Amino acid sequence: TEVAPGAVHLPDWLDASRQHELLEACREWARPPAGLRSVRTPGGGTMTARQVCLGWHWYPYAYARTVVDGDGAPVKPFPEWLGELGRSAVRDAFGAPSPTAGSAPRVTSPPYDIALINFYDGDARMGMHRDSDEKSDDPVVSLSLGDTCVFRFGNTETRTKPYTDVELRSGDLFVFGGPSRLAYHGVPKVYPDTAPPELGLAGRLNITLRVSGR
Ligand code: MD5
Ligand code: FE
Repeated sequence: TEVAPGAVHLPDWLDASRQHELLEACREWARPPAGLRSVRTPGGGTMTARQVCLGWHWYPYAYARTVVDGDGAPVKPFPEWLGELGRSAVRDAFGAPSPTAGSAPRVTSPPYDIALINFYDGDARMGMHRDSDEKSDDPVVSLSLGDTCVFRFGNTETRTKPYTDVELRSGDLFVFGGPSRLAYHGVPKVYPDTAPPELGLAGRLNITLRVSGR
């Protein structure tokens, strides 16, 4: 479903076995050093979703190669297979590349090199914001695991209405490209105990794949 120009929701994109594999990988990445951490904002707040990064370390509001706001360890590497997963997500969302001349802009093979993995438990939420710390306009790929959430997809001008609320469930893919890349968005609600029981995850995980442009 195209929720807005360039914003495509593909429910149930990951089958149960891919969800399991991705969850197991997230559990490894969450371990120290450079593991899951709480993010503090310059205003003195703490994000309620905890995060781990691959490839480049995000902190409010820039990227680094070490955990500058945590244990100082080098960021974990971004695996090649995750980049392939991201490119296949973009192909499925926007269609296969058309054969074009060599000088044409790249359309469908973004060189993903960042993963931000957010873990939402209990009352975790994410306020309305835009992701503008990447120096690239390549699409962001978002994969959801575990509990269902309300994802609020807004507009590029304001944090407020108009917006569209979409439920994201375990296995769903969302791709944000084109004019939707810089839209405001957030996660106002996670529904507890809605994960597929066989997945064995209490809470919600979201994996986003991005291009640093570095
Ligand atoms: C999440 N994460 O569910 C969301 C999914 C974040 C974040 O928002 O910054 O870690 S990513 C949603 C996203 C990314 C880029 C653009 C847009 C949405 N968008 O234009 O709506 O934890
Ligand atoms: Fe975001």
